[in-house]
Amino acid sequence: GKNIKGIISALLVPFDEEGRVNEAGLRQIIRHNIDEMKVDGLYVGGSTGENFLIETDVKKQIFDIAKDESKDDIHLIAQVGGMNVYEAIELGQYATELGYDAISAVTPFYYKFSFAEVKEYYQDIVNAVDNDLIIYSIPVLTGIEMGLKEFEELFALDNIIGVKFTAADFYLLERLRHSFPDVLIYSGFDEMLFPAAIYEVDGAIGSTYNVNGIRARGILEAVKDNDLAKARQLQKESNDLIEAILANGLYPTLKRLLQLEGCDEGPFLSRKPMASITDEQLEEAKRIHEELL
Ligand code: SI3
Repeated sequence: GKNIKGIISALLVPFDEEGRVNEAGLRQIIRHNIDEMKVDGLYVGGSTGENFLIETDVKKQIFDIAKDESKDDIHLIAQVGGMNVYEAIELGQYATELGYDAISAVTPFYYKFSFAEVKEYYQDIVNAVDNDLIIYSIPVLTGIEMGLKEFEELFALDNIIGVKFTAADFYLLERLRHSFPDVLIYSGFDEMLFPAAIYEVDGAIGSTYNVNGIRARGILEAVKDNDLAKARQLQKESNDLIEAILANGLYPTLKRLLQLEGCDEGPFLSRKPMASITDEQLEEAKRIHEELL
């Protein structure tokens, strides 16, 4: 199914004290996304999944669990990229065999790769993996900035169908939308969903949809209905929530909010060196849950 549109949660992963996946808790988070947030899909293995902190085997385990729990009910995108292109290929093949609708790969990071290197990385992945690929562009974390020309070269590669656009550059977003009407464009910053929706993105991939998926869908629908006042109001409510979450620590707070929503099995810790939640943050998360969710 390559009609992957709408609200897609970047899946959070709860870990235990030893850094192992809390499978029961992860299954609850997946169910919460499907049953309560009514998401159209899950983005598995993203930043939100603390993916760059875990071993290849564990990445596969998370792909397995997400597929097993969600069956064919929603779209599944496997984020397989990183600094190791051989691992990206291995994971891409693995997720494709599991039946993932598409793979996604972050631009390689840490070293300041040239665009020629970035392009070859994508070429290598699509040559070896028989699936569609969504580019994951997040310059604020990777340091890799691409413009219209670079995206054009990447979209020309076989099987590259879209981009998760995580940037506040609405000029570039408009140029991309206008230039590539058939490419799937996903908004990556949840706090900017409303303006992205005005530029007719196909969907949105983000962390806060794990708890705020209903409002987010409302934003997309209100923009489609041309009810901009309503969309703006929903973005305002969302941003009151997102602002408080960011100030309290993004992933620990989202995990706590999920627990307060009834995903209550086992520990919901972060993977070290990411810090887990403190008592103070717990208190604030409780307030956020009561007042803003
Ligand atoms: O898992 C992922 O790769 C993402 O969720 C990326 C997404 O763009 C998120 N970015 C980060 C760095 O977490 C956003 O959803 C972000 O958390 C949200 O807009 C709050 O700033």
